[in-house]
Amino acid sequence: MRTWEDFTTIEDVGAATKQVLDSLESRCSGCEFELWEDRWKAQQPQCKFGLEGVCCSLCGMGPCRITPKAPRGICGAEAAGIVGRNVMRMVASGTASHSDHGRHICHVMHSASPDGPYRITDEKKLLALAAEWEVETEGCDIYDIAHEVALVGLDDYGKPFGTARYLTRATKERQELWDREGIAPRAIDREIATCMHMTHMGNSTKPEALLRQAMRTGMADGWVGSMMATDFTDILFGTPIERITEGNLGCIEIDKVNIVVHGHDPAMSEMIAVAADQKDILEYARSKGAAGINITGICCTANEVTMRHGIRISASFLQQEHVILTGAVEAMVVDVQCVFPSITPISKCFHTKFITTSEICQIPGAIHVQIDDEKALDQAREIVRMACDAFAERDPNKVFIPAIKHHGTVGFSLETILKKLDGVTNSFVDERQTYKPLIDCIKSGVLRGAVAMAGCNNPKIPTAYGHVEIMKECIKNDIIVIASGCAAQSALKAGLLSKEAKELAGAGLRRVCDLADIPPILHMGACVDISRMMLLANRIAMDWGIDVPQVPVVACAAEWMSEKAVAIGHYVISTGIDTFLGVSPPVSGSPEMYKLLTEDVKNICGATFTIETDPDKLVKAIVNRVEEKRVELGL
Ligand code: BF8
Ligand code: SF4
Repeated sequence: MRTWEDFTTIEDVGAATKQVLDSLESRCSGCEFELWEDRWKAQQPQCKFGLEGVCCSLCGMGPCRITPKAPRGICGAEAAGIVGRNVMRMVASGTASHSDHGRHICHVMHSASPDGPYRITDEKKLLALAAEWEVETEGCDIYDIAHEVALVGLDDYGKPFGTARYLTRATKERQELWDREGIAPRAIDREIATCMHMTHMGNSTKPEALLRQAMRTGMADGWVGSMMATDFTDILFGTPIERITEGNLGCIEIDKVNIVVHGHDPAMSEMIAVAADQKDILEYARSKGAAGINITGICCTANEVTMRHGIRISASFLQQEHVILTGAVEAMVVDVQCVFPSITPISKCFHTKFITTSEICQIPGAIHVQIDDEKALDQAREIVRMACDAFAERDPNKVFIPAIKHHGTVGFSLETILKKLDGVTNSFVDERQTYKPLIDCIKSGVLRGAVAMAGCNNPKIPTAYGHVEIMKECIKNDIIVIASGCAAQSALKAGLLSKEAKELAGAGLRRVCDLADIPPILHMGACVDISRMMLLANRIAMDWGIDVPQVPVVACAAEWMSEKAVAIGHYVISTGIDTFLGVSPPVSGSPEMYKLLTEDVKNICGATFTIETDPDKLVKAIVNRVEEKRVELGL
């Protein structure tokens, strides 16, 4: 029997879901379906070999499992090699996912035209990128420039020689280190292929070689694929600015057609937002008895559309089933990644249309509308009309929408942060805007440092407990938080993205919040936007005159679950930022690999992973590390 209390301890964050689950029996007594809470229980106990990373099925002689009695696989591979290969494959998959999303956005930009569904919104950013990549702009049409920049971007996926273009955005010290240590990424596809080749049966088992390739591949994620997804999405749909939004299941509206967009690649959700605003479509919704159309989001697609349109976030990763259980969702439209296949049986219990839109994410029982970049707006109009039709089929007896949601401020791109800093003191030095005001706050101790909070929910940690408790403790200690992915959504649901949350901050951070008019936790976007965090850390280091590992900034993935998070972790440490994990990656089966990741990797990149599954201990370690870095700087 499912009980929500097993999975959350945060009243505000979990209350909406609890109300939905508690009222379920009276509303849907005839429905036969299960939820992730049930399946989590059915999966216990989880396989020890899998948890420790010592199961290998890379060839047909296996699977081989490492035990004291059988310390080597049939081929002779030992625990360290098996763990290292498994982790590297996770990094390859994570990098492929972020980067392939980035590649689609490149293609979308290549298809952009003044009279097509996709247009150029941020011309200034496009021209700056064209200049950075030495694309001719003089006297050229803006769309010709966009197409050329898209081609140059796509070149970084498969070019035969050289390393990634974006690396020159890092500090000189980082660039030299990446070259010296052999972790500067070449073409994205090449790094992924190298991982797959190195892990084929009969290739690498040397732990350090596996780690270095995992780092180089992670770098292809953060410093190429993700960065391109961020830049090109800004150019196409607008660079995020400060906006007010709301989060939690209470964002579903009873009298409107509710469409929930879910996934990561915003190409279709942007079109849905446009379509839902069109006069004839609104009239169609009204003709079905609805008062309007309410678009809300889940996961990183939600982060993308909230930052650019203020579209609200109805649910984060582990609430994707619960939102349908409100009985008031007409359509869930998904693109790629983090989508549960269980949405099919759950949506069938209601009138909800479950619509997949990418060949990458195809699910039995879903309606598939394959996105065509040239016709995406027409397709979105069709999808919205489908949702309007479903509104007429909604069963009012099955509806329950909890009246729980929190407001918050989102949209802290680097551009927004610089604008905020400029409001505090004139941050232009020699015609160039700098992070000096922020650095001065850190130097003076008003701010102790910063922590970048990334992604996911994971049933292994009570939902949002890791994120929320860690964030609260950080801001109490005058450590400003920059959040992305589902970590940012947890903050929103807990009210921590609101400007009023400064009351929970220490005196120093509270003063900064007052002066700059910001919340103590800055929503920086989707998981691909962790690339913004990498640039922020590097630009602070440059303006300070130090290298990234010296800056009192650390990263934390308190509730991570996806392979993308593993790729992120590898590029974040490669960038020189210590990374704290609240869920253990599958490495404990090899003390050698564990030590490499948590200690020795520092000799390569100046940063390490810390693994600590107790959130209270984890946040203490974070605060201590920030303070250690201050001492090392003589502050
Ligand atoms: O890319 S944080 S659960 S939604 S993987 Fe997925 Fe994790 Fe959420 Fe965004 Ni990121
Ligand atoms: Fe076993 Fe080696 Fe094959 Fe892995 S590669 S399954 S350890 S024989």
